[in-house]
Amino acid sequence: MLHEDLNDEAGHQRARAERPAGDRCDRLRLAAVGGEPVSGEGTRGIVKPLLPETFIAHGTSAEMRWEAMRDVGYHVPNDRFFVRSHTSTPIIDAATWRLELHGTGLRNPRSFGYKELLELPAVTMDVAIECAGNGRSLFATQQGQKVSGTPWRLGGIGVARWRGVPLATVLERAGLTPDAVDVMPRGLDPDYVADGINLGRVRRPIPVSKALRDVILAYEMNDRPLPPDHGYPVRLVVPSWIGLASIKWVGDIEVSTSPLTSPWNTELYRMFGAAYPPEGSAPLTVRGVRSAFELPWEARLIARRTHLLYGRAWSGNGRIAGVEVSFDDGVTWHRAQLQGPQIGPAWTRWHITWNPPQTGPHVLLARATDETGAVQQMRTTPNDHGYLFDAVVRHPVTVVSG
Ligand SMILES: Nc1nc2c(c(=O)[nH]1)N[C@H]1C(S)=C(S)[C@@H](COP(=O)(O)O)O[C@H]1N2
Ligand SMILES: [Mo]
Repeated sequence: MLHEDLNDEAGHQRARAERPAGDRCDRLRLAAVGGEPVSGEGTRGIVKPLLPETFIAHGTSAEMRWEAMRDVGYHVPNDRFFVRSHTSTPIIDAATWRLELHGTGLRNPRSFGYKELLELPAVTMDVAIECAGNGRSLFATQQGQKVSGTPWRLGGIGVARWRGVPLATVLERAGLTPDAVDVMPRGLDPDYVADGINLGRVRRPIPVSKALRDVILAYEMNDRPLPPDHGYPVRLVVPSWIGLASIKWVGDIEVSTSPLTSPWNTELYRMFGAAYPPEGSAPLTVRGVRSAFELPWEARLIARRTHLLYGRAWSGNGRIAGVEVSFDDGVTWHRAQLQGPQIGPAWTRWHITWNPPQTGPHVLLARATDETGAVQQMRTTPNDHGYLFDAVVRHPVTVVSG
């Protein structure tokens, strides 16, 4: 499916119609729901090569295969990092690029060039970026629920070492006013057109409190200039929040003394469905707790051998406190060994041994707990767009004789 976010369920259309049309696009979107275009094969609009061993293509996006992490370190190399784009990668000349800061929340609206940004005091942070839709296909395969959007498995996540300027620094230099409430960065990629309705350029507000806390305007990814697909020359990195907040190819930032809206916080990236109010949940912010095995889906393992199984776990709430693994469908759980750095807004690596006694199909389960005590459950309450699947994932493997 081409559009992660379109929804074709009648119930959801009704819910939309009852909501106040606060944003001009709200009403436009009413007409946009209905058909979801079906994408062709392959991936369009991405510059970097997408090797089939490393990526699963999804229209304008591509997810990482988890087995691609087995031979790499803490960070996902730039050439293996998942790509989630609404349209296509713009090619931007850093020499002429400028970041415009404007709006009622600034005393001296101004712009910054690329070189100017590079000269400001920089910070370096290990941070995960994860799509709100990561794990979406598991609503159908594990819970039998139909949800709309790109059918990601678990590869819509990556950790990189980002270097850039705190957003706070840039806002202060533009004279942030004490009564500013929202900050809305906007990308320079093409307008997003959903079923003939132009939603404009990708943008979404962030409260000033978050913008000042830990958000950076990143210009390096793993010690290299940002690759084109990941936001060159400059992107936001918004730790612990859904990936959408980390606007790529940022061209301007509106700072306002009144709340800002865009279709990406009114129509999209909120929970809709039976378990939610008609107007949907609040806009999605922090991600939940999750874990994955660094194994191929349907991996083949040899019986009666001791295998060292590796994985990673992460949470928007903070550090991972523990990971347990089950080889018998949740009857017994075994503590995995955590290894290496445990960085809150990034992830924690873990491993465990398994000596499978019997051949045949098996399911591996990993269940992470974070420092707030949040633990992965066996099911996730469904929502129409299939956001934030955080249940224990059933990873299928086949045990074969040696
Ligand atoms: N300008 C712009 N920024 C964007 C997007 C986009 O399409 N355009 N996609 C968002 C989404 S939904 C995600 S999950 C992340 C993905 O970042 P990545 O492609 O570097 O992995 O970028 C976010 N920033
Ligand atoms: Mo996303």
